[in-house]
Amino acid sequence: MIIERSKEEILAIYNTPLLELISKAVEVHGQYHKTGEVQVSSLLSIKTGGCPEDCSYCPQAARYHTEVKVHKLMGVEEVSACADNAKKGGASRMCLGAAWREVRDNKDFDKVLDMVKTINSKGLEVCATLGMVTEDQARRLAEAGLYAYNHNIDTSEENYNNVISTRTFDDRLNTIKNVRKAGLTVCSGGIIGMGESAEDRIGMLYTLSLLRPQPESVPINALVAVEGTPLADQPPVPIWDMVRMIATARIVLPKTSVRLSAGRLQMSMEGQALCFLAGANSIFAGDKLLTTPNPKYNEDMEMFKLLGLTPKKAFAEKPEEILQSIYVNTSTT
Ligand code: SAM
Ligand code: DTB
Ligand code: SF4
Repeated sequence: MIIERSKEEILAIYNTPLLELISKAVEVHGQYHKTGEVQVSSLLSIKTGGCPEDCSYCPQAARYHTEVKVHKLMGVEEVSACADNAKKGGASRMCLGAAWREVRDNKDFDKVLDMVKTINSKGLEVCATLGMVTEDQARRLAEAGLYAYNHNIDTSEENYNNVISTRTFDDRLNTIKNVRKAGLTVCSGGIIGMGESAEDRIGMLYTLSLLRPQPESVPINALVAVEGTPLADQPPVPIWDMVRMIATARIVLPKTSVRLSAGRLQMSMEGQALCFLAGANSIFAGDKLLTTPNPKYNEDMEMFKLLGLTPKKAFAEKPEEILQSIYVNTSTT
C-alpha cells in the first residue's frame, strides 16, 4: 500500500541518522524488489545539442558555450545497430534522448517512431525523452511500442524557476499527464547538486510521490557540472547526499524503479554499493551518457561481479495492459 506523506514527513525520513535510514530503505527494498538485481540501461543521444531551452545544467542548450557538437537526428539503421550492441552488453532497456524543447509532428518524429518500433522488436524496453509531448503524440509513441517516457521535473516546484526559465513546472506536469493518458509508463526524476536545499530535494520527491499512479521509474541524477553552463562551478555532490536521496526515494516510492543515473563517474564503487543497498534498481551503462562521460562498461561489469549483482530482464514488472499492447504490436510487425 502506498502511504501518502507530507513534505515534513519526507524531510524527517531524509534526515534520519544515515545507517538507520539505509536500514529502513533495505527493508522496503526487500519487500517490493528483487535485491541483487539491477537493470542495465543504455542511453543514446539521437539528436544532440542546439536546444532552444535554457536549463542551466544542460550542455546541450544552444545558448551556452560548451564543447557539445550539434548533431542532427540519427538514422534508424544506426540506432538499430546501437540497440544490438546494448543488448549484447546485457542491457534490457534503451533510452533515446533528443535535445528538443518539444516534439513536432514532422518527418523527424516519424523517424523516431520507426526507431521505437525497431528497438521494441528486439525485446528491449524502449524509453524516450524528447521534450514536451501532446496526448496524441504520446499515443503514437505508445502504438509504436514505447514502454516509458522520461520527462524529469528536475527539482522542487519552488526552485524550478531558478534552474529553467523557458518553461514552467506545470508544463512538465502536463506532459507527464499526457504520457499517462496514453497508457505509457512514466519515468520522471531530477538532479541533485545544483545548489538546491534539502527542502528542494524533498519537494521534488514529494511531487513525484503524490502522482497516482506513482511513476514506475525515477532517475536520480547527480549534476555533471559542464564547462560553459551556468552550473559549471558547482561542487560535486557528496556521496552521502546521493545515498540519502536514493534511500528516501526508495521509502516514499516503494514500487518504483529508482535509477542511479548521471554522476557515477565521481562515485567510488563503495559509494555505489551503498546506493544499491539503499534501493537503486538501475544504472546507465556505456562509456557515454548523452554527451558526458560515464564509467567504462568493463568496470561496471566488474562492479556487478564483485557485488554479486545480476542484470534485470526486460519487462519484468510490466503493467498487464501494456504487456498486452506489446504482444499486439509485435504480432502485427
Ligand atoms: N530535451 C529533453 C528534456 O529536457 O526533457 C530530453 C533530454 S534532457 C538531456 C533529459 C534530462 O537529463 C534532463 O531533464 C536532466 O534531468 C538530465 N540532465 C541533463 N543535463 C544534465 C547534467 N549536466 N547533469 C545531470 N543530469 C542532466
Ligand atoms: C535522466 O534522468 N538522466 C539521463 C536520462 N534521464 C536521459 C540523462 C543524463 C544526462 C547527463 C548529461 C549528458 O550526458 O549530457
Ligand atoms: Fe534542451 Fe532537454 Fe537540455 Fe533542457 S535538458 S536544454 S530541454 S536538451
